[in-house]
Amino acid sequence: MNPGDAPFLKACRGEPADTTPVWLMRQAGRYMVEYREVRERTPFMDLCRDSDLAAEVTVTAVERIGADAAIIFSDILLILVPMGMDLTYGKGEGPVLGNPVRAASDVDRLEEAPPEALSFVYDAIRKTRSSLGPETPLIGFCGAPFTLASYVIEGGGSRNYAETKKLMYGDPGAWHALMSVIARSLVGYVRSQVDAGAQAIQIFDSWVGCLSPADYREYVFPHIRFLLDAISGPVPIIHFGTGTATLLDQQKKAGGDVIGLDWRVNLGESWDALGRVAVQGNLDPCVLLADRETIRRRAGDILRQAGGRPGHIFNLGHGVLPMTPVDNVKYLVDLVHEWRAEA
Ligand code: 1CP
Repeated sequence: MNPGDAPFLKACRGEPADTTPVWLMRQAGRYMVEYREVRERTPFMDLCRDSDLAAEVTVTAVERIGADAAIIFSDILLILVPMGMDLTYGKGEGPVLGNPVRAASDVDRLEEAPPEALSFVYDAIRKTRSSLGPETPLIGFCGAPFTLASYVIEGGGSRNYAETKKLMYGDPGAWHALMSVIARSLVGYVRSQVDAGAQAIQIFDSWVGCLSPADYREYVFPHIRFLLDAISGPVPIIHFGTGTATLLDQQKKAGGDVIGLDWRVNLGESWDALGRVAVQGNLDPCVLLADRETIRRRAGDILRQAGGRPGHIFNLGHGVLPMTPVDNVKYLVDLVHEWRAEA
C-alpha cells in the first residue's frame, strides 16, 4: 500500500476510505498487560527516554488492538524539562512539577526549548516507523499551549484551574509571555517529529474546556493559532480538546485538519455546525467498561451520526481508562472496521 492511501490519512484529508479508521487515545497504557509488564521494570520517564522501549510499546499496542494508526509513546509534559521545569512522575499520583510558575519573574526564567533536547522522541519515531508496515501511519503529538501552561502553573493536574486563571486574569502580560514561550517551543518540537517520520500530529488541548468562549478568544486563541499556522502543511493536524462544546467554532478557526470531539457533544450535530473539516471521536471511554451489546449500540450511534461522510476518524472522546478490558477495545476496533452504513 502507498503509505498516503492508509484509511487514517485519507480520513484526515477528508477523502472517502473503504472503512472508518479507528485508533484510541492512550492506546498504549495501563489497561494493557504488555505495558504493565514493561512498567514494572522501568520508571515512566526512563521508558519515554529509551527510544527502543518507547518504540516497542508503541508497536505492541497498535498490533494488539488492530488500530489504523499508532501514536508514539511519549508524554506531553516532557518538553517542559528543557524549558526549565522540574518534572517527576510520582507513583500513582500523576505528574508533579516541583517549581510551578506563579508570577512574571517565574515566567522570565523559562527558556524556549531547543528542539534537539528531545532527540529521544525523534529516535523513537524513526525506530517505530521502521518497524511498522506502510499501512499503519504514525502519529506524533504535543500538548497545546493552554494545557501545558495549566501544568506549569498548577504544578500538576487540577480540578478548577484556580492558579492558572489567577495568573491569566491577574497578570495578562505574564500569561501571554508564558503562552508565547510554550508555543514557540512547540513549533520546533513538532517540526522535528515530522522530520523524523511522524505522518500526522495531534495537539492535545485536554483541559481548555474550563474556559469561556470570551476567555478562549482573549487568552488562548492567538497562541494556538500561531502554533497551528507555523506547523500546518506537511502533515495533517488533529486539534483535540475536551469540554469544548462552546469552543469548537474558535478551535476550527484556529486551525487543524481534523477537530477532535469528546463524548459530551453529538458528533453529527457538531460536524454539521463545524462545516468543512474532518472530525475525530467520540465514544465515552466508560462505554468500554460495559457489556458488548452496549458497546455495539453506542458505537453504532456514533457511526450513524457520521453517516458515512468522508473524514470521520473513530476514537474515544478522551483516553482509554486503565480498568478497561483489552478484549473490549479489540471488540470495538473490529466492529468499527466491519461496520457498513445502513441502507
Ligand atoms: O505508566 C504510567 O503510570 C504513566 C501513565 C502515563 C502514560 C501511559 C502518563 C503520565 N503518560 C502516558 C503516555 C501518554 N501521555 C501518551 C502516549 C500513550 C498513548 O496514547 O498510547 C499520550 C498521548 C499522553 C498525553 C498526555 N499526557 C495528555 C494528553 C492526553 C489526555 O489524556 O488528555 C496529558 C494531559 C498528559 C499528562 C499526564 N501524563 C501522565 C498522566 C497520568 C497525565 C495526566 C495527569 C492529569 O490527569 O492531570
